[in-house]
Amino acid sequence: MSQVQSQVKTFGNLIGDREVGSEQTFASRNASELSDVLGHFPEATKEQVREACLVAREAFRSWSKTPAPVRGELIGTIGKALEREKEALSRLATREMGKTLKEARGDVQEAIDTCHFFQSEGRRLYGQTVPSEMPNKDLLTYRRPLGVVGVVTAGNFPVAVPAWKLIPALLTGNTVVWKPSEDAPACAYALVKLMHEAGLPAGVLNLVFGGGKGGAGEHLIAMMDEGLLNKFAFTGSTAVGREIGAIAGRNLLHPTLELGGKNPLVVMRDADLGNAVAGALWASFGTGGQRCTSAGNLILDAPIYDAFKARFLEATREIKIGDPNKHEDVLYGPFISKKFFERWLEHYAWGHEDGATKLYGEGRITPDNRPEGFVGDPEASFYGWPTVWEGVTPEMRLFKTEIFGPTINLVKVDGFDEAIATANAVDYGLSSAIYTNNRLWAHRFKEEIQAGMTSINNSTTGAEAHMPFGGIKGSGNGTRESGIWVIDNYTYWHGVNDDVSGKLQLAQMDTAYI
Ligand code: UN1
Repeated sequence: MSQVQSQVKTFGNLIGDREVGSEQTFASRNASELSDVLGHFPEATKEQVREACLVAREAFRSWSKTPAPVRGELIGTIGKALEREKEALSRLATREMGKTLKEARGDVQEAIDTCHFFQSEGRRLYGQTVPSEMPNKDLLTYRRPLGVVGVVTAGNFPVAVPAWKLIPALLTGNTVVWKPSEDAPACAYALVKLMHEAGLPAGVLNLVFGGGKGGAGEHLIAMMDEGLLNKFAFTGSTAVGREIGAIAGRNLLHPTLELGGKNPLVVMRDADLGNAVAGALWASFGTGGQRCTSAGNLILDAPIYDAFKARFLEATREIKIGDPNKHEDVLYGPFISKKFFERWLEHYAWGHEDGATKLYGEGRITPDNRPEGFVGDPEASFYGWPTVWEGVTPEMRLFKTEIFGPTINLVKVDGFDEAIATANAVDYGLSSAIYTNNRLWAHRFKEEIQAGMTSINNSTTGAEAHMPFGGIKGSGNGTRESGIWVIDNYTYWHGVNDDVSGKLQLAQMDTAYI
C-alpha cells in the first residue's frame, strides 16, 4: 500500500450510535481521477443489515412518539446545517460523482428546499373530525407512521434524492435504514453525520454500505421477507424496481419506486428553435445524460428537422467536457462509474446493428481521439463523447432503452398526432417536454402524454422540490416524491370512533334491533 493510500480513511456502517466496520471493504474514488481514493467503505453483511433494522425498530418506539412539530423543528435544523455545509458537500459530490459544481450545488439545494418544505409540515400533519351517523360520537382520523423504512438510492443525485426519502419518512415518525449507492458512499456518510450532529437521535437513521446484487442492497430488500421493514423506498433501475415491487407485494407493503425513464422531448414546427436547441442540449447532455429525467428521444417535426439538426450538431460540437473539480464551466464530467460507462458504450453496437445513423460521437474519449471542447485528462477516468443518432425508429433498442449517458436520438415525425404517438411509444413514463407556441398542441400534449411530469417549452429535467416527482408505466408504481403528496407514502390513516353516549350504538343498524 502506498503512503498516500494508507492515509485514506476507512469508514464504518452507522448502526445506532456505533460505527461498525466489515471485513470486506470497497473504495470510493474521485469520478474524474480514479487514482484518488476518497475512502474505504464496508460491505455490510446480512447480519449487520438485520442489526440495523432491529436498532431502527427499537428507535421507532420513541421517535414515533416525539411530537411532529418537534420532529419538524429538527428537520429545520438539518436544513440550516445543510446550508452551512452546502459548499463542502457540493464539492464532495462533484469529486465523488463527477457532476459539475453548479449541479452539485443544485443537488444540495434541493435537499435544503426539501427540509424547508417539510419543516412546517410537522405542524400540519392534520387529521380530520368526521360527522358520525350517531349522536354523541366523535369520528377522528390520524396519520400514523408506518415503522421502519428501507431506503436504497442511486448515485447520480447523492444528496437530493436521498433527502426526498429520508426527510419525509423521518418527519412523519418513521425510522430508516439507508443503503446508498456504492458510487456515492462518502456523500451518504457526510449527510448522515450532519443529520446526527444536528440532533437526530441515534438509531433513527442508520446507514449500511455495500453493493446491490449479492450485497447490502439485496440484504436490505430481504428484510421485507423477515418482517423487519414496513416500507421500502427505492430509486434505481426498472429491473431492480420490479423485484422490489414483487417482494414488497408478497409482504403487503406499498413501496415507493422511482425507476428509469426514456423521456421524449418534442419540438414542433412553430417552436422557438433557439430555445428548443438550448433545452434539448441540456436535457440530452447535462449531467452527462445521467439523470433519470434526461431526454432519451428528440422527436422533431419534419418542417424544422433539418434546421434543428444543424443547430443542435453545431451546439454539440461546442460542448465543453472535462474534470468538474478543475473546470467550473464544463457541461459535463466523467461517468459516475466504469459500470455505467460500459453500459453506455454498448449502445454504439445497438445503433449500428439496428440501422441507425451516427451523426456525432466516437465512444470513449481517449488521448488521441477527443472532441474540440474537451479539457480533461482522458486517461484519468471514463469520459464519453456526446453522441447523436438519426434515423432512429420506435422498434430500435436506441429508441426504447434507457442508456444513462451522453447520447441522444433524433426522431423525425410529421405533425402533432405522430409526435404524441411516438412520444408514448416507450415502456417508460417519467418526464416529457414539448416546444411549441401553439396552445392547442401544448394543451393536448399535457392531456395525452403518458408521463408523470411534463414541461412546456423547457427541458425534461429540473423538477422543483415541492412538485410531485415520479412516473407511470415502467418508471414507477405511481408513488411520488417531493411535495405534500409524499406524506401519503409514509403514513397510514387511522380511523378512531370515540363514543361518549354511554350506551351501545351501532352503525348501519337500528338500535331498537338489539
Ligand atoms: C434523478 O435523476 O434521479 O428533475 C432525479 C431533475 C432533478 C432530479 C432528478 N430535480 O432533473
